[in-house]
Parts: sequence; C-alpha cells; structure tokens
Amino acid sequence: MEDLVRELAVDKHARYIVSVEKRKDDFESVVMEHLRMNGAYWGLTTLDILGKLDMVDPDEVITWVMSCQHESGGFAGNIGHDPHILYTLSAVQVLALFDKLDVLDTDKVSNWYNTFHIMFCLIYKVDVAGLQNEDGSFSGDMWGEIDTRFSYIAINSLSLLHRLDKINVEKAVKYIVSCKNVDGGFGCTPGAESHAGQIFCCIAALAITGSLHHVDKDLLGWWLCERQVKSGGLNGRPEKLPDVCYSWWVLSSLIMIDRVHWIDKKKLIKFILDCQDKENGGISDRPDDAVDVFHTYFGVAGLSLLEFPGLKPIDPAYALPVDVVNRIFFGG
Ligand code: 3PZ
Ligand code: ZN
Repeated sequence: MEDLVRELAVDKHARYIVSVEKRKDDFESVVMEHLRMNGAYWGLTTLDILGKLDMVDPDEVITWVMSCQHESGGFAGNIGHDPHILYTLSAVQVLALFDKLDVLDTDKVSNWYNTFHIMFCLIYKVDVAGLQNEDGSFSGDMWGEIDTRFSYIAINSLSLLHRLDKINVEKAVKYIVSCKNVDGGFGCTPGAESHAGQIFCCIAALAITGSLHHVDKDLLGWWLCERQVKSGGLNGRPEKLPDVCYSWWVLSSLIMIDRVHWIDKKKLIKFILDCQDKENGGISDRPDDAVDVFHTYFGVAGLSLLEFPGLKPIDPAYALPVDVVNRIFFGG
C-alpha cells in the first residue's frame, strides 16, 4: 500500500475541484448549472476527504447555499430554480461539512419533507394498485418520480437533522423491503431490476434506520462482488462496462453488509488510480475518458472506503466524512 500513496495526485485533484467551481461559463458548467447544489456537495466533500476544505471560503459557500432555499423549506439546485428533494440532501450535507446545520430552521425543512411524504404515500397507494394489475410496464415519467432513491434521500437528510420522527419510518422500511428481488438486490420500485445505485440507496436507508436484518447478506454480497471485472473496476449490472462511480455504490453496500473482503481491493485501487488525469487533475469514469467532478468525488470516496493512506474515512451510509457524522450524532 505504501508505494501507492504517491500515485494519488492529491494537490492536482484539489486544484481541479476549486477551478471547476470558479469557471461558470464553459460547457461543463452550463450543463451542470441546474444541479450546482449536487456539484457543490461532490466537490466540497472531495476536498474534505483530501484534507483540503480550507481552500474554499466557508462564508461564501453558506451564503450561496442559503440563497437556494425556498420559503417552503426545500432547496433548489441553483439560485432562482425550483426546490427538489435531490438538492435538499446536498444542501444539508454541505452545511454539515462546515458544521453549519444550526443556520437551518430544521422544522421548516422537515415540514417540507412531510408534505413531500404525504404526496409520496398518496401516489404510492395508486402505485401498489397499479402494480397488482399490470405487467410492470407503466408510464416512465410519472413513475420516475417514485423511487427508492427518494426514500434514501429523505431518511439520510432527516436523520442528519434529528427529525426522523417526522415520517413513518416503519412504512418507509416496508416500502424499501418490497423492492427487494430474488437475486438479493433492490430496484427503484417493486419488481424493478436490481441496480447497484438503487441497492446502495436501499442498503444505506436500511442501515440508517437499523433495519439491515431484512437483507440476505450472503446472497446480496454474491451479486455485488460479481460486479468486479478483469481490470479490477466494478460495473453496475451484469455485462456493463466498469465505471469509477460504481466503486462507491457497490463498495459502500459491501461494507454495510460486512462482505467487502469478497472483492480484490488492491485491483480496485489500481483501477481508480488509472482513471486519474495526472496532469490536470480530476478522475474519469474509466481510463482515458474525460474527467468530471462527479467521478472525481466517487473515485476519491471509493479510495477512502478502501482505506487508502492519507484520506479521511467516509461513512458508507451518510456519504459524509466519519468525523462530520460523529460531530452530528455525538457532539464535539
Ligand atoms: C453524471 N447525473 O443526470 S446527471 C452526473 N451521471 O445529472 C454528473 N456515470 O453528462 C456528472 N454516467 C457526470 N459532473 C455524469 C450526475 C447522473 C450520473 C452520468 C453518469 C455517471 C455514468 C452516464 C445521475 C447521483 C446523482 C445523479 C446521477 C447519479 C447519482 C451528464 C450526464 C448525466 C448527468 C450529468 C451530466 C456528462 C458530472
Ligand atoms: Zn459513472
């Protein structure tokens, strides 16, 4: 392991992240403009894991985050956009990184979730009825909005705000368990195909709520470790190409179910290191592709889960540095 330490271009990755935040007009930034809150979370968490969070001005970040909050309590992806649960988790996570959760009126944020949850339950009732009568082919857009990803997002952010009591956790867990498949994995809705990203959301939500006893760990562990391909990288489904972001979805799930020793950790480290742009910084989905903030974050976070020397450990369920999570739940 010691010989690998020099292989991670820490300073270059940190400079890459800071430079992307500053460039607001180029193509990459225009594409990412509507999800800048997610980008801020990916970039800033990367900097923190690298021990470089002091490269940004906390006041500047907090002011911008709070200017994305709506009267309703939810957060938008950027100033002037509509609030969505996807951006609200990122906003809560960014505030947590800077130990600034106290600037939030937590009841306002969690009441907004409550509204969302009531809507969720109303639609879900229809979903169950619909599923019982159909073969699984339903209109994508409408159903796209009901997804185990949103269960994870609600459970993670409400837990960080100490407001899990605002939702019916038992019902939420029951819904997630209803998305479990015979291969041990989970899909986005009951009966939907297992997918590593969805498995992460379900396993992490079950971990946060202390419900991992619903999981067949050996069966799921088998499906997950089968994701490792010859190059050492991990894919998201059978027959797909490996991708650095799956280092996170698959690896964090394996850790949460105590089966991480079933993959070749050294080969995965090598795959992630091979995806670096060693000249200009940043990490891509697979070797020699273009880098982006998303894969830079998941590459560095994956290395952190693999206990790469010199990186802050990251919590596999909350997707925040362990010291940040400890500060929230144990004070200090
Ligand atoms: C990427 N999104 O829909 S996206 C994302 N993907 O907003 C961000 N691995 O064109 C970046 N693929 C790059 N910077 C990619 C986030 C996707 C995931 C696409 C991707 C990643 C392979 C094809 C969905 C959390 C949040 C969102 C997602 C997953 C997990 C894109 C394409 C899609 C998107 C953004 C840009 C490069 C960056
Ligand atoms: Zn990817």
